[in-house]
Amino acid sequence: MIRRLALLTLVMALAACGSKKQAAVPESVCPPQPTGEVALAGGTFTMGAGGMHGDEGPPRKVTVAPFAIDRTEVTNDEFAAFVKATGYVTLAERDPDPALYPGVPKSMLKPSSLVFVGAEGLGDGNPANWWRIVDGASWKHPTGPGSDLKGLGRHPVVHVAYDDALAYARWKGRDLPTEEEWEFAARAGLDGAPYEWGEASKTPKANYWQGVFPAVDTGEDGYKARAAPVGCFPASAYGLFDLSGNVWEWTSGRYGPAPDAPRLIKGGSYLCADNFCLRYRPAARQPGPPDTGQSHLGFRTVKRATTGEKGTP
Ligand SMILES: [Ca+2]
Repeated sequence: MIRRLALLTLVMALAACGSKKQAAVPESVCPPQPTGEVALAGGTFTMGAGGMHGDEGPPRKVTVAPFAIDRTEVTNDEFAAFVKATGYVTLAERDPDPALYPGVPKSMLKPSSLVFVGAEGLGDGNPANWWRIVDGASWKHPTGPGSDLKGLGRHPVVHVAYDDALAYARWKGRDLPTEEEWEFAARAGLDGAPYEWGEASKTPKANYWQGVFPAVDTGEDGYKARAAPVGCFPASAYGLFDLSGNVWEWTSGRYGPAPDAPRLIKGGSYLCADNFCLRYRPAARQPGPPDTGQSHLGFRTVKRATTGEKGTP
């Protein structure tokens, strides 16, 4: 809950999956895909996995009710429409309330967000240095003051805190997915398979990191250490895009049993490498301090027959 104090813990976790500048991708490279939602019937599936990271297991049977989920991650253009209609200001753009951050010098309590700086911070090999709190970084200034969204309209919105994502979802009359719903959607009916597309593939089927993280991303998938516009990789069997890789996504789940445990993020990002975290898999999970935006964390929304019945408190 305490942003500045939580950061050291966070960066260590993020080191496992840790933007450099999000250069614009020519739209002609990746034609726009259908947007909207996909209605899923729900059902019983095997959630979790064994043998990779301890927090993913054990595999267990879980049942989810019918719901509909966005085909793609929420884009900068979509989030901009929300901000234009409501005047919403994201957490990263606000002055942090000192009462919520006891012990943190006021000089540090500035509007800011977490930006991956990669190689710039490699000097001492300390994963904590691969990320920086950048004053002025926000959804509309992804790498800090001076950066903007030119050419990034179809990219997933990032630097959104949990409450920002929830506010967007509510505005749309929707909700954030539970962990169970998210994983059900990501598995696309391939029960027990390690990847969204089934078994391991030599050809990248999502936007992740090829090469040795965090030193070299060869960009074999076409997107070198950066997010891609949504829908640039093949859809899953459910017709959903980018549930694996590209950017992590908020869920309403919590990472741990405590009522105030961090929220749970799923799906991995363009910073996930096979040599480090391998978290662009449906079972993978990470904690996300709810008040902290990051340069590789976005979201998508769901709609249930009765929104709020089993989702976000
Ligand atoms: Ca990539």
